[in-house]
Amino acid sequence: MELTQNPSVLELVRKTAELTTPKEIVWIDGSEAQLESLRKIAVETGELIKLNEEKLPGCYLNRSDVNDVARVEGRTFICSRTREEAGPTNNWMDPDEMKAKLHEILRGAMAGRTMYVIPYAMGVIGSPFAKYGIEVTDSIYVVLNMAIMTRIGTKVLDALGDSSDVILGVHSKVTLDPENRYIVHFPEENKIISVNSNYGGNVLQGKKCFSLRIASVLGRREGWLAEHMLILGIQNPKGEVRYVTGAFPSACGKTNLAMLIPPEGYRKNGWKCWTVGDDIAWLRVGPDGRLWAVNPENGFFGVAPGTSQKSNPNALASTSKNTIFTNVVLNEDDMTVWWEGMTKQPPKGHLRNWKGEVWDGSDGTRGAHPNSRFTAPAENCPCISEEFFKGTGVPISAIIFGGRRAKTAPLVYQSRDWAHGVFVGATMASETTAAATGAVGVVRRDPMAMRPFCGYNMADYWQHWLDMGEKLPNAPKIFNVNWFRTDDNGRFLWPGFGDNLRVLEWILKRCFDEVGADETVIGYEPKPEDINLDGSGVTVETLRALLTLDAESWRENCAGIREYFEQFGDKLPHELREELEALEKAFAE
Ligand code: GTP
Ligand code: SPV
Ligand code: MN
Repeated sequence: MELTQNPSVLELVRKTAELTTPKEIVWIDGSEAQLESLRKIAVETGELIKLNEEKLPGCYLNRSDVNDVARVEGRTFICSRTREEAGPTNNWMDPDEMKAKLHEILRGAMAGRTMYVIPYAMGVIGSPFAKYGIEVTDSIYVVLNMAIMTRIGTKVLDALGDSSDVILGVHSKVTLDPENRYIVHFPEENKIISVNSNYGGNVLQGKKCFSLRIASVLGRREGWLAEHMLILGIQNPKGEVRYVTGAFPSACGKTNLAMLIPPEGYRKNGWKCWTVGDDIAWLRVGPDGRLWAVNPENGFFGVAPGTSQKSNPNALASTSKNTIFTNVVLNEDDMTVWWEGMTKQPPKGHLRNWKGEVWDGSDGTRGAHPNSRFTAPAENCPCISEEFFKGTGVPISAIIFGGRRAKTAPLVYQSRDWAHGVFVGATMASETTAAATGAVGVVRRDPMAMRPFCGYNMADYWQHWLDMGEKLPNAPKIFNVNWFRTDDNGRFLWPGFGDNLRVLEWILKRCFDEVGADETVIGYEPKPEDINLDGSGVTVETLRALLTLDAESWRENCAGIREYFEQFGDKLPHELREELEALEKAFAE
């Protein structure tokens, strides 16, 4: 039965059904009874495997198609009216041409299948910052993941009412044909279509499609920012909680930093960390002239490998119940899951790798896919912030950019001012990871960690960042970090994880004028004695090495930036051009 009279929603459902010809239409009301019946169907069809109810209550395993394991950036399109609006970093096709193509792919695509209509909210339903979407899909996996990652059901439709302010999406697995896989956004029409995939970032449309690609366009129009950022609250021994956001590219440490557990010495002194978000932040100017952040999501779609009791106990605890695991190892003896890095050795027992093959780890292959993931409710997280549930936002003291750089970028530095900070974000580069298909470990430019997620011309996006600074009399300070610097043997120089709090402490002190700094040509760096290394095992010499600037690699970096900027032509904001010229001059031989 239809759950709304909203004309935009009814039209989407009617047109999609006409085109894709499903055998039935099911509206997702969000009730536990309905979700439970879907889980049962998914277990019967083999789409989900029920895990041990005592050890992992309410948890399931999904194995994706072997060629459908990550986001497909090469097949992700921004179909704005003109190519220029999408900009040189996005794939573009004429919207009408793309629609014709997608219609052919979708014609009859749901024949014999059930079509589910998912009403979902990004943000706390009814809060001033919430936005609503509809995803029509033929995948139970998508329904059950969206039920964790977003707020879904009848209450969304009630909040939406008759409004046409809703993002409309269609998803079909079709045949999972990688050659006909398309993830497409029509920003002027607030529409999203994903076909021939069933992988998270491609098809859970509330996440990257809506909350970043479409929302970035809305944010530009309405004067706010949609960013690929974690949001973390840091409570000091005085009981004050200060908030930071961090933009790191995919699989570069957002979830880990968002759930940070302070080192022992810090814990003893009363430091605590609170998770507000681990992947996406919507940022607005508050009446106080500060930048305020909300997390529009309701769960974590986190990288499984490397998550352990030691590296991230909060993430592990988040996956202890009501979680969907995708592409991890199954232990058939007790129906539990495992992935590389959870423990040193795989468990004893009858194991199956992510493809479902018998596996014991002895042949040197990986058991879990490098981009295997968990979908866990945020409410499971032991350090979830109470602000997460309010959805009204937290004031941001620092914005932290960061990437995976073996050399070049030091452990941490602060930008000189907002415009310089925008330059630091705009010139981020990072080694690619398994979160997207393609080569891993190749350094590429990833401005603000948004290269795959900005729904419009990147140069206009930088201008929007600069304009936002003008509206922020109490703007956050902007920093850059690099947890991934290595020595000549390729070993990480910095312990990372909980020890990153040592760097965050310095960052926050800078925001509140509580510590000095060394001025360098790239910005402000800490005086080595100002980073607390007690109990870290890191020597001051190592810290010094982490803060050095190698002129030759910075010259290379400048050349790379210049080449990258060139593709934006006259659109490049002059502030960024001037920052580059100053940097080039500083490193000139
Ligand atoms: P997405 O969900 O793809 O956006 O990724 P993310 O940015 O949330 O990355 P995540 O926190 O899941 O970390 C990805 C990988 O980086 C994992 O293998 C971690 O073990 C590793 N990692 C995270 N933080 C650190 C750190 O401080 N130091 C080191 N060396 N590795 C880290
Ligand atoms: C990322 O790749 O940045 C993710 C996972 O957070 S996905 O949902 O696939 O985009
Ligand atoms: Mn992400």
